[in-house]
Formats: sequence, C-alpha cells, structure tokens
Amino acid sequence: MRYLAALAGVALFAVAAGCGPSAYPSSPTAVSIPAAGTFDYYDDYPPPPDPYDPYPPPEPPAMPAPGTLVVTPDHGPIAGGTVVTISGSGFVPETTVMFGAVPATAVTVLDAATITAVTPASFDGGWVDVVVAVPEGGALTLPGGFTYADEAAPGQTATITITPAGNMPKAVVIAAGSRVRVVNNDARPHDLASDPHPSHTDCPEAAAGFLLPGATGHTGVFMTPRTCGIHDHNDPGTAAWMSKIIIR
Ligand SMILES: [Cu+2]
Repeated sequence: MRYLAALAGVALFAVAAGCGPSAYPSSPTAVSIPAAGTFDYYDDYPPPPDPYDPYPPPEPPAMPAPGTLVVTPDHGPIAGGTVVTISGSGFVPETTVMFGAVPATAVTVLDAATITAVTPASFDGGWVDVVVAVPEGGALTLPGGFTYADEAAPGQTATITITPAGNMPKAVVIAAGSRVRVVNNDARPHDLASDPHPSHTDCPEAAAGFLLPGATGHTGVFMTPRTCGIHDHNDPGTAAWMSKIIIR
C-alpha cells in the first residue's frame, strides 16, 4: 500500500505540473476568448517596434521649460485691459493663458517663445498665478505672476486699510518719492513690515509701525522703483495681512 500511495502522488504531481488541459495563459482573465473562428492571439498584444518603419510616431510636444516664464508688465489696473507679453518656450498656436481662475483675452502666440495677451478684470485686486497651458503638453504656472493694483490719484496718498478680513486693497501702486498710509480698522493691533520676516531687509522703508485699533501710520518714503512685499510682523504667516507696494 505504501508503494501504491507513492505512485498515486507522482501521478497527481504530473497533472499539476502541466499534463492537464492548457496550463497557459496562467490567469483566466489575461485573455478573453473571442467567438470561434475569429481568434487571433496577437490582437491582444501591441506589436513589437518595427526597426524598418519609415514613419515612426512623432515626438510629443515640448513642455515649456520650468522657471522661464516672464510676464511683462507684472502689474496693472484692477479693471483689467493690460496688454502683457509672456516670454517662455514651447508655445504653440492653441496655447491658453489664465490669470488666476479667469482666462486672458486676445491671446496671440507670436512665436514659440512669445505670447501677448490682455488681462481680464479682477474682483478685488491682489496677485494671481499666471498659468500657461500647452495642448497635450501640460501647464506651467508662474506663482503670483501678475498683481492687480490701482494707482493713487495725483496728489492723493495711497492707503492700505487693515480690516478684520485682511488688507484692502491687497496691492497699491505709488510713484517713487511717495509713501503709503496704513489705517488699522481691525479690532486688534497690527505691525506691518517688509519681507522677509523677521529681518525685514528687502524694503526697510516699508515699516508702518505698531498700530493699535483705530490708529493710522505711514511708511517711510520709497525712492527705488521695485515691488515691496509686506506682512504683519506679529502674524507673519497669515496671507490676509500680506500686501504688495509697487513703486514705479
Ligand atoms: Cu516680520
């Protein structure tokens, strides 16, 4: 009996090892069985590359190289209508441009490296990401690439009002040689100062001082055309207290 049992084990092993019906394909879901007479094994697999194919598939469209987007000018009125030039690479005729969530108008691709477009209107000013999208090539974002800001009327001092909801407006445009008034209409003190926190070295003249609720302060005089970012020194991570002062 011992000998017979061993013999039966060998027979079972032989069946399991492949003497049974079709051990290939290993998974019943790997290949669907078509109707009789239409089976073609090779239809289920992509053909191997043909080294003699005279028409290889085209290269995918080139992505714009990251870090090369430049928007000129980088600011304009809240009402929109600013004609901007966007420099980059890999632009094609169907390229689209967004300012924040709103598409630009009159997008014209002059060549692979140059686009002109007109800014849409902004709801409340401030800066938005500029997104350039190439069909089937992806999108490239320039964070905070365009700032909406209205310039103070001649003879008027630009004012940033601190409200419980944040700084209003988010950005101002001033002429070189002028300063900015800061009014604290929030119920708590604020201390606006230049980026970066905590050294405040970008634009030291941007400090408006520690302002109690209801108080008004002024920055120093801005002499150099440039853009100065400011924040609340006592709450430096909160975007609501961040503004830009653009000196032209
Ligand atoms: Cu600070």
